[in-house]
Parts: sequence; C-alpha cells; structure tokens
Amino acid sequence: MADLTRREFLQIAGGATAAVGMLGVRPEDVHAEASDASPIDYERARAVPTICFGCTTHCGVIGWVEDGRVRKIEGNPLDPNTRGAICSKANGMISYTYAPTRIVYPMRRVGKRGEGKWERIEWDEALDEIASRMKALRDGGTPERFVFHYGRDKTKGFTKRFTDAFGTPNRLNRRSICSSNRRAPLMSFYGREFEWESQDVENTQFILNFGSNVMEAHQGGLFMVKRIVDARVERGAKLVTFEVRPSATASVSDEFHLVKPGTDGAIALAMAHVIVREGLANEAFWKRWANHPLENIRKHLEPYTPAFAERESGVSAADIERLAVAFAKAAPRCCTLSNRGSAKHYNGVQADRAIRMLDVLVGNVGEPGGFCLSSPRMWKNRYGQEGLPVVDQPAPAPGPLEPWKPGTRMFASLPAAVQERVAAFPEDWQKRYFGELATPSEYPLSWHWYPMRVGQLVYPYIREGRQKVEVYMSYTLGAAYGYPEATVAREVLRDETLIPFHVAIDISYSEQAALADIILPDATSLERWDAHSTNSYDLVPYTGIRQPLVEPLGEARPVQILLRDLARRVGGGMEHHFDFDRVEDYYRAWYENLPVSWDELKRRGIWQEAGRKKDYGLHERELPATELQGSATDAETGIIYRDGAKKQAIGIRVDAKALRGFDTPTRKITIHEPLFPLAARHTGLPLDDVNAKALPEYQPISGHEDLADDEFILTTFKWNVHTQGRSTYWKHQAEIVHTNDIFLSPETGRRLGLETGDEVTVVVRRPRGRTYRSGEDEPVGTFRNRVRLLNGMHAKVAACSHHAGHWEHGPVAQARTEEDPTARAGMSAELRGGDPDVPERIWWAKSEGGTGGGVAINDALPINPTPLVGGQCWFDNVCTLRKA
Ligand SMILES: Nc1nc2c(c(=O)[nH]1)N[C@H]1C(S)=C(S)[C@@H](COP(=O)(O)OP(=O)(O)OC[C@H]3O[C@@H](n4cnc5c(=O)[nH]c(N)nc54)[C@H](O)[C@@H]3O)O[C@H]1N2
Ligand SMILES: Nc1nc2c(c(=O)[nH]1)N[C@H]1C(S)=C(S)[C@@H](COP(=O)(O)OP(=O)(O)OC[C@H]3O[C@@H](n4cnc5c(=O)[nH]c(N)nc54)[C@H](O)[C@@H]3O)O[C@H]1N2
Ligand code: SF4
Ligand SMILES: [Mo]
Repeated sequence: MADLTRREFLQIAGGATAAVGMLGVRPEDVHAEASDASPIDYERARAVPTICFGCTTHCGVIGWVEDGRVRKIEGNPLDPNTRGAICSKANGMISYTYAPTRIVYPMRRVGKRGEGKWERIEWDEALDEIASRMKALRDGGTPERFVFHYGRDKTKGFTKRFTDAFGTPNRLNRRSICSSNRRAPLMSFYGREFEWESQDVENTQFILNFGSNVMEAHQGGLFMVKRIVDARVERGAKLVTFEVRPSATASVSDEFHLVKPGTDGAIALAMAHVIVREGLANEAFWKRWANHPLENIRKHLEPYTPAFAERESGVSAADIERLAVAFAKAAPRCCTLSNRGSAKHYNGVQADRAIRMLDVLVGNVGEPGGFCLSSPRMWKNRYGQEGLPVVDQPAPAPGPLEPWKPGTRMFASLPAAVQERVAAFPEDWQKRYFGELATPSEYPLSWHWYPMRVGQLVYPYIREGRQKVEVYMSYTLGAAYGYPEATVAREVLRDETLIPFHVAIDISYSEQAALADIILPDATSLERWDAHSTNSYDLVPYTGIRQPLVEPLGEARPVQILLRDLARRVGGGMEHHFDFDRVEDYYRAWYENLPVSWDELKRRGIWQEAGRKKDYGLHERELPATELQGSATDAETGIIYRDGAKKQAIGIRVDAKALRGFDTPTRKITIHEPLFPLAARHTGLPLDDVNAKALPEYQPISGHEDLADDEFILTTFKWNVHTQGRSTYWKHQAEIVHTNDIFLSPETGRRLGLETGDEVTVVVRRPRGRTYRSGEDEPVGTFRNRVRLLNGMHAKVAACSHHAGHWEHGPVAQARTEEDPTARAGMSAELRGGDPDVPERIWWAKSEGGTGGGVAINDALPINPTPLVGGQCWFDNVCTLRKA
C-alpha cells in the first residue's frame, strides 16, 4: 500500500499541475470537506491513489483512509482523462465495501439451490472442493466444461491466464449486452486496435450526437463532460443531439431532435447524401484514405434523401439539410458522437457505420477538434506508436489453446449443423473457432476482431445442449437479474442437470450469488490490485493502477489470490503460471518496462509519458527505417507488409512515402466491408438483410412500422447516480433514485387516460427480425409499474431505467425495513461494522409509506441479438400499455 500523508500528496498533485500545465487544479482544490458528520483529520489520514470501480469509466481517484477505514473518495488530478473530477457514484465504493450485505466469508448452500440457506465454510474446504471438480475435468480431457463467465474484469489478463492455463476457451463476457454493436463498426472502419475512439471534443466546434447520453452515462462520459462544457463556453462549440427522450444530454444540448427509435442510420445517410450533393465532402482525404470510390458512394446515397429520412425518423428534412451543412462547414473541427442509443438496434451496426462515415466524408479523422484515435493499449501495441513501452503479463504466460478445427476431437463433439458451418468457414475463422459458447458460429463478427462473446445466448445455448457444463463460475456478473429474459438465466442456473456446480465470486449477496452452490467473497475495488488502461481523450496514452487502500474485510480475498490458489490445487502444470506470493508482485512485473519506478507509480496512481506529441494523424506518420527493414510492398495496392510472407500489413505507400495508415487489412478506412456479406453467406442470413450489407445501409426495424395505438417502443436508460444492476444497494445512490417509473409524453398520457402516479400493465412481445425466437406470438413477459408524464418524450416511446427492482442485495436495494436475511445466514456479521441507516432509515420502503424499490424489467425484455455481431437490441422492444 502506498502511504502518503496529505502534505506529500499535495506535493505530487502540485507538481503535476505544473507539469501538465492545463489541469487548472490548485493544491487547495484537491479535497473539499468531508460530507460525513465527523470531519476527517487530514494530518493523520493517508491518501492513496487508485482507480474507481463505480462504473466502466474507471477514473483515477484518491481515497482517504483514517483508522484503517476508507472515509472519502476524491478525484486524482493526475488522471489526464478526468483532470481530477469524479461523479457522485465514486463514493459508492465506500458504500459497497462496508455494506451490510457484503459477503466476507466463503459460503456453501445447505438447502436446495436458490433456497437461500447457507453455511459458512473455510477457504480450504471451498477451494479443495472446486479444485477437485475442475481437476477431474482436466484429467478426463474435457476442460471446456469449466465455464468462467464474467461481467466486468479489470484484472488485465489475469482471469484469461487462468482459463488458458486450465485449457478452457469458455471465458465468457457480456460484451453483447453492453457495446458490441458499436465496437464492431469502429473496428471494421479503423482496425482492431481502435475498438474505441477519442473525439477531440475539447477543440471541436460541432458535435453531432446520435443517442449517446454522454452527460450522465457513456464509458468516457466523465472524461468528456468538462471538455464539452469548456468547448461550448469558451469557443461557442455546438452540441446537437438526436434522442428519443429528454435525457440529461439532450436537455443541455444546443439542439435536441426527437427521433423515432432505430432510425439514426437514415438520418446519418441523409446527411451524407447532403454533404456529397453539396460538394462539401473532403475529396482529397476520401481519395487518400477511404477504401471505396466516392463516385460509388454518391450513387449509393441517392435514395437516402432528407425527405426519406424525415419520413423514417420524424426529424425534418430542413433540419437534416441544415445540420449536415453546418457539420461539414465546421470541418475538420467537428465530430460525431454515438453510443448505445444508435447501435443497440437490429439495424444498429449499420447505423453506426453510417454515422462513422460522416467523419470520413468531411475528413476530420485524426485532426485537432475532430474524430481522433488514440491507441489505448500500452501493452502489445499493434499500431506501433513510437516510444510507448510494451507492458505485458509476466512470463511464463500459458500457450495458446487449440482451435476446434475439422479433424480435432472438439470439432467432432459439435452438432452436425454447426460442424457443417464451421467446416465451410474461411481458414482465418477456423483458426479462431472455439465452440459455440465462446465463438458462436452464427455470430462470426462477434469474434472476428476479438472475442466479444454473445452473453445473452449463453444460457439458451447451455439449455439446448450446445455445450455441456460441469463447473460454472460467475464473477462480477449480474445475469440472473440484468440479462434480457433474465428468467432464462435463472431457469438454467437453477437446473442442476444443466449446471451441476455453480461458484459465484461476488462482493454482495446478489441474485446471481443466490443461485450458487458456493459463494467466494472477493475483495472490493478498495481492497485489491488491478491494472488499468483506457483510451485517452487527452490523446496521450496513459496507464494507472488500482491498489488496495485497506485490507479485505473478514475473509474476503482478491480474485487473483483465489484463482492462484485454485491453480495450485488443480496442478498439472497450471500452477507454474501463478508463481507469485503477493498480487502486487504480479502487477509490478507487468510494469517492468515503464520508465517510472514501481514506487513512484504507486505514489501517483497514474503514469503518462511527459512531453509526448498528441496522437493526431497517426495514420499520416511515416514508418521508421527500423520497421521498414525486411518489409515487402505490394506493387498494386501499396500495402507494406512486415515481411515477404505478406501476412501482416504494417503500412501503406502514399505519394512515395511509407505511412502507417490505419490498422485495417487495406491500411485504409473500411467504408466497403466485405465481411458483412461474407459472414451472412456463411450463416445463412439472406443478403437482403440490412446486416449483410457491405456499404452502410438503412432498413426500418421490422415490427416498428405499424404500431397500434396502444403499442409503444419500450426503451431503457441509465441514471447518472446509478450503475447497472449493482448500485441500488449503495445507500446514498438509492436514497436519490430508488424507483424506475415509466416516462411517457403528456400527449400519450392523455390518450391512454393516464396521469403521473398511475400504474400501467406492460406486455412485451417477441421481436420480428431474424433473431432468437422472433415472431412467436406469446409475449415475453409482463410487468406493472407507475408512469410519469414528461414533456419532451417521443409520443411512441416508453422509457424506463433498468437499475431498480432487486429482490436480493439486501434491504437498501429491496427498499424494505425488515431485518437482513443475509445477516441471519452469517455471511458477513459483525465485521462490516453495521450501519445505523440500514434497515431503519429506508424511508422509501412501502412499509414507510414510500414508493418502494421499483420493478425488475429485464425479465420481460426479449433476448434479441443483432445478426452476425450479436449485440443485444435493448431499444427495439415493442410493448402494449394499459392502465392497470
Ligand atoms: N451513470 C452511469 N454511467 C454509466 C453506466 C451506468 O450504468 N450508469 N454504465 C456504463 C456502461 S457499462 C455503458 S455501456 C455506458 C452506456 O452509455 P450510453 O450508451 O451513453 O447510455 P445508455 O443509457 O446505455 O443509452 C443511451 C441512450 O440512448 C437513447 N436511445 C434509445 N434508443 C435510441 C435511438 O433509437 N436513437 C437515439 N438517438 N437514442 C436512443 C436512450 O434514451 C438513452 O438515453 O455508460 C457507462 N456509464
Ligand atoms: N434493460 C437494460 N438492461 C441492461 C442494459 C440496458 O441498456 N438495458 N445495459 C446493460 C449494460 S451496458 C451492461 S454493461 C450490463 C451489465 O451487467 P452485469 O455485467 O451483469 O453488471 P452488473 O449489473 O453491474 O452486475 C455486476 C455484479 O457484480 C458484482 N460485483 C460488483 N463489484 C464486484 C467486485 O468488485 N467483485 C466481484 N467479484 N463482484 C462484484 C455485483 O454484486 C453484481 O452482482 O447490463 C446491462 N443491462
Ligand atoms: S464516472 Fe464516476 S463512478 Fe464512473 S469511474 Fe468515474 S468517478 Fe467512478
Ligand atoms: Mo455497458
């Protein structure tokens, strides 16, 4: 643990202010007064920099520790992305670390699975049992029957090291639930290295935002908020937002246009149409860097007129014309912004491709104020940014797993139809195919760039028998509550013939943990080490470390220690990859090449190379002679390959110069993507489906065209004070927002005879596209909830947040004042120190005359993966609403 007195910390922070120059943080700003009733004694308290785990943004923070307890979290001014800011959720880390529902002992179920009866067991007993079951799988030659399924993993490779060493490809995530539909278009355009972009919003003049709720959510939200505000206040930059409801972002935008859900693609294509028609495209940039002739695009865009887009989206043709021109005229100081709002639809992958094309058309890519790319990976950087240290996991790393190619034992274990499909795959895919859970053969673009997984199909696939499971381990995963049709997840998790043994690694008694056989208590983010890297909105890559502020409570252990100890028990050689005593030693080895000492990194929490040139125009950088040595250039395409074998492209010759270009096969921007029709042909998706198109296209969402009077599109959203399904038990967050009323426009309210506070019955039907169980008549589910009428809502949209309605996670999340049953089960007991607020002061409990804790809506939302990429179409749901 890095021990800093307040004075020492201020010295570092002050130094950083001077070094970075633009931070604008004064030492006296570094902390405000503690909000807690008893003031923190800053002379005595220790300040420890670490990385927040409150949400996916992962901000650099500083925790103040007094008498062995974390008292307060504030921003770390050394974080170049946040520049010292935090949001209200950061202090939630304290809430969950000391929550009364915190699990601090290994537990074993004593009743039936899911019955809620537990006994405390020793770590040795728990690990011995898990290891013996795992060892049997390995010894029996079926290691793939061990499935490791996680929600959020910031251990940087540690869990993969474990599953690789064990020999299972089934390390599954929930990327499809989250962001795969918006990552795939970006990786197609710019290459694997750029799964995320870094718009230079600080220096921009015009932001065209398609449904990113950047002001209260977005993976880089906090990083961008201040930069956007500064750009608008200081230079009059414009923020234009397309939304289906008055989100916080829409509300503060210069212009906010209501769109019919799932029509952003039509708007973006119409804007592209206007830009090309008006001669506003940057032809020189396009010719140099796009992989498809502008003439063809002009023809392709002809039908996408503003009038067409108006009919589809409801945004007026005049506004589309005007905004397209304004966007292009601001180039290169303009950029698009999008996130799940445009992407999590049946046509969302193509919508995001259309949006991304706008930047290429006006040539703002890599320009100051434009759509920039900054490689986030300090480790194994494939883009070859000069001077960046290679940071990588310590040797010996486990070797690669054998793909399930025709001729292998695993291939033979696949159902006949899958075998046929995989046998016809291009060689390149065969090399990356590892069975139906890890690499579902109907969704090859979920794993073409890197394994994004299709999490929502894991449980249906297990139920169908596509993969036999013996040991299932869930880690930071809330599928039993938060996946679509979470009922399916629960049915499978309850069924001991499908999942004979379930180990949950959790910090709280969640809905997922409640369905385990053994619960292992993880250390929280304030008690453990992790490595950190994200893309830099400062356009200078940086890295950071999460480090423990305090010892784990009770008998909680960091996941790295528990996996290490399992590896040692399973043995058979896997233990050699886990030859370290302390987690710190493992991460110290990661950072060996960093030109800063480990102690200094611990003192600062963040490292960024000083004086480094910003990552503008990476594609225009010349390849150094060292990289050109031994390379081979293709005479026709100009592509420069690493060597004569011509397998790995490293650059492209343009005007006789050897430039880096983009990290794509052509080293140009992939406007025309042959992968979409290729994947369609291999999976039987008809070529007229929007997802099969090589050029960005738009098709309306099937089932949205003719909505009846009582039918609505049910959309979900994130509150600024909540994170997914895991913050409703953080008491301060829950006190602010604890329900999830359904927002409707006042006009809709009048038509349905509803007023704010009335209850409605919501019935959600199956989707109509080419997706899981589409077209079935039986509704997916139904629920009752209260409504709230709100000006600015789209008249055909019902919007409901997905954070509420827990039935586990204790009294705060459940909004009840009775005694906590987990405390009875002896899971946590006295070690957490108790909490005078819980459960007595939960004033929003129904028993206290309050509204209660909201409704779990995901049970009623269909599993609906986008063809080929697999992203869940969260925002396509059609429901009927009736006054209850
Ligand atoms: N406060 C907070 N911040 C978070 C998180 C959190 O839970 N809470 N989670 C983090 C994670 S994991 C993620 S993935 C990101 C997500 O960040 P975002 O994608 O920015 O946010 P979401 O709420 O998922 O959804 C986006 C918005 O899309 C709108 N929308 C729905 N349909 C359409 C449409 O057809 N067109 C348009 N234009 N808009 C539409 C919704 O109203 C919603 O406001 O946020 C991260 N940050
Ligand atoms: N309707 C609807 N639902 C959605 C979305 C939507 O747009 N609409 N979006 C979703 C998005 S963007 C995402 S990313 C997913 C997220 O879904 P999940 O990945 O399932 O995430 P959480 O709901 O946050 O659940 C995380 C679980 O991890 C546990 N946990 C928290 N911290 C730790 C820790 O430090 N260690 C361990 N071992 N466990 C921990 C918590 O107790 C909790 O049970 O859900 C989404 N669900
Ligand atoms: S946005 Fe807030 S909760 Fe998320 S990482 Fe940053 S400070 Fe933590
Ligand atoms: Mo997410």
